[in-house]
Amino acid sequence: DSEKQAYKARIKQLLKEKEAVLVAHYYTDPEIQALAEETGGCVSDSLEMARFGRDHPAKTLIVAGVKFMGETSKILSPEKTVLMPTLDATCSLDVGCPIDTFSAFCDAHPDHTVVVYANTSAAVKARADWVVTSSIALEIVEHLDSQGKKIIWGPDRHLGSYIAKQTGADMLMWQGECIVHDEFKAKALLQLKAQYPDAAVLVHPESPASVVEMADAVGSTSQLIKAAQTLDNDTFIVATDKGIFYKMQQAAPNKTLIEAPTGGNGATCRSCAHCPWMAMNGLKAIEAALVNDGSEQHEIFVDESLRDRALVPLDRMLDFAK
Ligand code: CIZ
Ligand code: SF4
Repeated sequence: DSEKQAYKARIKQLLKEKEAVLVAHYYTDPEIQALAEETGGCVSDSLEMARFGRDHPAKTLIVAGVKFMGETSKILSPEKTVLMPTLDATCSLDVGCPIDTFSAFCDAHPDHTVVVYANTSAAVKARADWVVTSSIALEIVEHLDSQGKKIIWGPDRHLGSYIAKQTGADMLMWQGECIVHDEFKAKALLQLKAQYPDAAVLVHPESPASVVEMADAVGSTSQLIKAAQTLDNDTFIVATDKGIFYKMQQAAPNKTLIEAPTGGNGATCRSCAHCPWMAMNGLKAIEAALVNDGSEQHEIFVDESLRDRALVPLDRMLDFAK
């Protein structure tokens, strides 16, 4: 509608004035992803968002995602101003892995290599030997396992269990979960599969093992988009945040995409296939970040010593990914 058009026009103007670029996650609302594309920004997973921001000549990055993504961008681009539509956009994995208890867990197992998921605070990254995203976790754990390393894994227990099963690695698991993926239900998925017998099931490994076991393809957001493009099926049942449908449909325009079931049997879910924190990245909040760009309500700061330490395991991942 016209109010939205007005917001978009103002945001485009402000992006130019402030030499800023909009970097959005696949799980943000479709209109935000479209705006990032229209304005020369990017839509991607957390790793690519940070890399794009680092390599872009803009002075300011507007990170439409959740807080750990803003922090990772700042760690990789300390000379840039990193703004977020709201600093209240967090992640249940980050919240469920506070630095003090996690650090004590690591201290109790000094012979273990500490591998943490990107969905963590800068402080937790700084305590880790490796940072991984879901697109490269399997390869990195395989590599460490081949060197005979014992691993502490945090914070997502479902992703950790999936990787342990695939690699046979010795992994001590932090018990965190994503409130979005944890809601996918195997029983209801079985019923949906019966309704669409020719559909392939695409699953993000933050989902429970019972759901992962039913998948035709398991992978990170980018890997699932690729699967929708390359598998022959006409229909896909997708178990990840529904924000991904925007790019997946773009990549596979002739395919039918169906949401995997959450809840089921009338049960309610905490967040039915859409992350409540990703949803906070609306047009109004993006405009506010650009207008109040010097404000503590929007700007990401990472303490310098923390940054230096968090950069080590992050760079290790980026070098490994090359
Ligand atoms: O679940 C998330 O928040 C994901 C998939 C983040 C990412 O790495 O892009
Ligand atoms: Fe965190 Fe899950 Fe939201 Fe991703 S979708 S930001 S893992 S709560």
